Amino acid sequence: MLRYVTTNAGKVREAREYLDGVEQLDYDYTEVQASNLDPIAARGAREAYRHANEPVLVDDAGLFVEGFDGFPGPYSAYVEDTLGVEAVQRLVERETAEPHRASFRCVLAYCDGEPFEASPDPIDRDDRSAAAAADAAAEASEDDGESDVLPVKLFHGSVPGRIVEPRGEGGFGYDPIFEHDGTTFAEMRPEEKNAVSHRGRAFAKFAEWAQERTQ
Ligand code: ITT
Ligand code: NA
Repeated sequence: MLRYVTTNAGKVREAREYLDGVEQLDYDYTEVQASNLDPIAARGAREAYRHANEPVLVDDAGLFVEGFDGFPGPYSAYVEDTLGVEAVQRLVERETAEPHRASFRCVLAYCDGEPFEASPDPIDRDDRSAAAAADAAAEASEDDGESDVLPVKLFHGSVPGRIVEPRGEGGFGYDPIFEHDGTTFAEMRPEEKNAVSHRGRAFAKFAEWAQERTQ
């Protein structure tokens, strides 16, 4: 049984559309410090797999503000907890130029303890090189002397948008201040958000790969 590893109920609601009867594993893996999401997710998936001893899918996401060189990015959860999303919007408004471009990114990291088959699919090739980079970064930061690094497969999704004054009641986190095509994510229904979102795009890749793999 696949476990979707997160402490965030908003993510679980969105993942249900992709993972039939998804079981949440409410496990708070160690978030290593890194300037991008890949090593955080890869390390998290290995740790969660060792903890659960079952296939796991970790979801690490962040908001990258162009005018802040990608901040808060991997620090998005910490910044939400400390400053709050409305303060982020006010800072962007005050400190950066219109049109306040930003993107959401999501990386899904899958680990079941098994190595993955090579595939000629170009999307998979991207994911493999990203996975290799993540592995290298993870290994470089490995301080516990472990030599057997578990294989992890990464799936990426991103969506462009802009930071706006908060609108909408749906979603979670930064959704009220993130506008895509004139609508904030908090104004969208979950299936509308999934159709365009960073998480939806990453899940679509994961679902396609998982289906091919079981054929
Ligand atoms: P887990 O790590 O336990 O999954 P988390 O909420 O800490 O839960 P992330 O580190 O991936 O998850 O999230 C980073 C931040 O980005 C956090 O503040 C989230 O609320 C926010 N976030 C993630 N996905 C989002 C989305 O689709 N819409 C709005 N905010 C999102
Ligand atoms: Na987190």
